[in-house]
Amino acid sequence: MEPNERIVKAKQHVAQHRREFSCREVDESQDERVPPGQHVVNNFPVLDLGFKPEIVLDEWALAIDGLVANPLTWHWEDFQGQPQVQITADFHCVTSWSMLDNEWRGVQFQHLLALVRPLSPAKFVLFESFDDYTTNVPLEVCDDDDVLLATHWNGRPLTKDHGGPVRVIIPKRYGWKGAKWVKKITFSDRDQKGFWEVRGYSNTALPWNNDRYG
Ligand SMILES: Nc1nc2c(c(=O)[nH]1)N[C@H]1C(S)=C(S)[C@@H](COP(=O)(O)O)O[C@H]1N2
Ligand SMILES: [Mo]
Repeated sequence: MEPNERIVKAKQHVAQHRREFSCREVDESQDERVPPGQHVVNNFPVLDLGFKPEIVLDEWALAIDGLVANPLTWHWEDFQGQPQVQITADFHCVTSWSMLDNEWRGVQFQHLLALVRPLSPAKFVLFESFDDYTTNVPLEVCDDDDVLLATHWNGRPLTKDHGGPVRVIIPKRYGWKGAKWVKKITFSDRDQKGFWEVRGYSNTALPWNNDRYG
């Protein structure tokens, strides 16, 4: 064997070993990380209504209105000027796949709450998207430090497939509660059901309770 070849072989061996070792480690701990009825995937599946809206950043706007003291509309530059955070969270889709340890970056929903200041009768939030998708979430569920208007996944801007430029992430609920391509957020005193909720999906959508259907 040429010396170079030997070095390459040795490196491959170490890489292989590391891979096996880390897989074993992940397998052992995954049971506790994965809610009932879910399995882990290592890719990022795409799920939507089959229509992916074309969004030009210059025309992008996110409107926040309803029962708030200070309704506002963010255009792309305004949105870019908001403080950003990064969180690590698991993602559970009701169709049974889960992705562990996603790094999401974006604007915290709690930052938005501080700006718009919901009025006291506001108990529910309705999200609407550029593909006309809707989903509803109680305000107290959105008022959590891991709920984001996300722009990045694992260090990269969200692709159109995954809801870029901005999608909602609510890690403690099934994935359908997080609207891709979000365009409007309305605060209300009544719970208006969204696209999947009117079609029989659970209103609470708690992965750890296996809470899929209403
Ligand atoms: N606008 C919009 N948001 C959506 C959906 C959709 O069809 N349209 N599907 C939901 C569902 S069921 C899931 S599991 C996730 C999927 O996100 P992904 O395609 O990035 O995996 O987006 C959610 N948000
Ligand atoms: Mo989903």
